[in-house]
Amino acid sequence: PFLINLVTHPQFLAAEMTTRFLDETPELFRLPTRRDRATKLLSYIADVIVNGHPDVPDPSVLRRDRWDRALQWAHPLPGKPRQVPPGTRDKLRELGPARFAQWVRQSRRLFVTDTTMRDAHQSLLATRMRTFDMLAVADRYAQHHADLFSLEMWGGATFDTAMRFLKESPWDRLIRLRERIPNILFQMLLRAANAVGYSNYPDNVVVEFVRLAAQAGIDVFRIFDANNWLPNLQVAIDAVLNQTEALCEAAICYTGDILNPKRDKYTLRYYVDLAKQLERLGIHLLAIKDMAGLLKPYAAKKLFRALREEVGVPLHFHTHDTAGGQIAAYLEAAEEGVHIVDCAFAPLAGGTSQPSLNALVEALRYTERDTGIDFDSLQETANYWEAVRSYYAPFETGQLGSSAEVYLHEMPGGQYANLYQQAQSLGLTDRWHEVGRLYAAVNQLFGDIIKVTPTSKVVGDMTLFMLANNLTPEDILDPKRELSFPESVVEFFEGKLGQPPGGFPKELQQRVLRGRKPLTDRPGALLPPVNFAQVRQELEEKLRRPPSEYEVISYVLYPKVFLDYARATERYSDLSVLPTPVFFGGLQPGEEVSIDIEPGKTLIVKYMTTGDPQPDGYRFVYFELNGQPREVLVEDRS
Ligand code: BTN
Ligand code: 3PY
Ligand code: ZN
Repeated sequence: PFLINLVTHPQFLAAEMTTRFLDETPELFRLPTRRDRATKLLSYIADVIVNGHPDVPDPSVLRRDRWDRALQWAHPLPGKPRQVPPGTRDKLRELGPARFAQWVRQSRRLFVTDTTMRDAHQSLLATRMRTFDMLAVADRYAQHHADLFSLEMWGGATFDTAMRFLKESPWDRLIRLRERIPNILFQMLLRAANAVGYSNYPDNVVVEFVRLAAQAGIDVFRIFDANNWLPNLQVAIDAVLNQTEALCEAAICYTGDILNPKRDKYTLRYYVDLAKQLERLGIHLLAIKDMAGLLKPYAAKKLFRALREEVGVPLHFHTHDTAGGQIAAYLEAAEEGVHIVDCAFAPLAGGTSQPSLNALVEALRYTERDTGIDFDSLQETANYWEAVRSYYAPFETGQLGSSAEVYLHEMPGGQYANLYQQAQSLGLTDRWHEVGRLYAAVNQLFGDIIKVTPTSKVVGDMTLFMLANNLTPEDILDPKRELSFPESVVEFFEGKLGQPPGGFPKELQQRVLRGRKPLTDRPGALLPPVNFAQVRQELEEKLRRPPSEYEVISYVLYPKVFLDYARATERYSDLSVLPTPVFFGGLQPGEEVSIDIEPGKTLIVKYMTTGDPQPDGYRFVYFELNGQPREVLVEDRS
């Protein structure tokens, strides 16, 4: 390509070259296609060296002194024979989903799901954990953690974030982890009719997404609807039951407080009735999804006792430790016979994340519900995650410690960090507690709804809208005021996310919709089905190559995000092979890193120095690649 650039350059053709032509004509080196992988990766690293990473405005928070710890884990011992003991996935294969569920129900030990690779970093690190850091520890999991119930490692916000911010494929992540961890159940979070997006999709999109997720390696589908709305839940439940051999876990979102006699909307009866309706749909497992961490210990005791008495399927308890007391909720639930609980490895646990796995396992050791998980292997894996967390310092929220304020605002763990950052970017950091109070007021205004993706985003948008415009709840209801509500709020009241329990508050709904009629049917049934053959063709034209079926569905769910991601990989190749410190921070002069681009193929990259900017703003960045000098040209946009 370089030679082609050279011989087709107008100055070359006009024989107007001087001896400095090469130095003065950087466009010769802009080689958009067909560059080899090493060159592509070098140009990415060079770009980060010169321009920084757009997500890391303050590179000083990258603790370079700790990086060797990541690099030490980065090479998962190629060629070493692996001991992979049988785990829950083998059991599922042996028994099939229905008998597997019975086996879980009869077990005395408490099962534990590890959420480190999904909810934990979604709730603590803005969902930024990269495939690299998961793959580097994958062999350890297969060899030492076959006694876990499942790994929640996919879905929720990780799907779009992988493409949007990390420039990596969520499908690749799943497929490659599956190869390395064949023995433990893989679990995903599916937002029912919203799939892994933020609004309802046509039914055939949900069906196709589920088919592909199962094909790529998902064994447990945890399905929730942000309104606990049965019609939406049923579409996704049927998609799992009808076309996969996976476990179908329906989740009921928990909000309110069943112990508070003054809150009579989300009562014990409400939850038990919903559980029975879901059981009748043929689900294999039932989860209580306490996304904000509101199900306090004695409420958990009461709820799980009732569920144990009234439903037959195994029960899975998910909570967030935002207020700090949720390990007690797990212990109370364990005493009432809950079958599975969700934890994260200690370094990524607590706060808006899940309770600590390491602490829970010890709390139950030598008791009736002993998890049977070995201490030593747990501690070593915790050490690994501790090192990994330090590479994501730019994404730490700054929220220190626990806060019982969550009982006021009821913000879900996954939203907390996000809204905090949004508030920060609007210059509202000092008013964070006010954000919490207003969020609670908006919830009441909306009729006390369930707040979880995507309804939590609606409440968050409304909160920031009111704060930015100094509006009170009275102003919102004041018929004399003309207000243009945020788009997400309008769509919510239009019924595009389905119907909340008890319906919409009519007066506010009319104000928001200004006379337009809301939907009352299921949005997914009304939306025209996606024509996958046509979309495939459209995408093939855009990519100038045939797309895979995974790429087609990614494009259907996130057209722009997918195309941006595809362009980035065309330009830089697969960036998930870069160690995380290099991905976010580049290299220091003299620093060397080895990059495994495929089994048996390693690049040794050493960064030497960067040249001065040229008149057109481009700079040469000098490397050694496997001992040979190499330079790449990048635009200095800094
Ligand atoms: C693209 O969409 O073409 C590029 C996305 C990735 C941009 C990378 S991120 C690190 C480096 N710094 C920049 O400012 N851009 C590149
Ligand atoms: C998600 O939908 O991403 C969630 O984690 C909801 O709790
Ligand atoms: Zn959660």
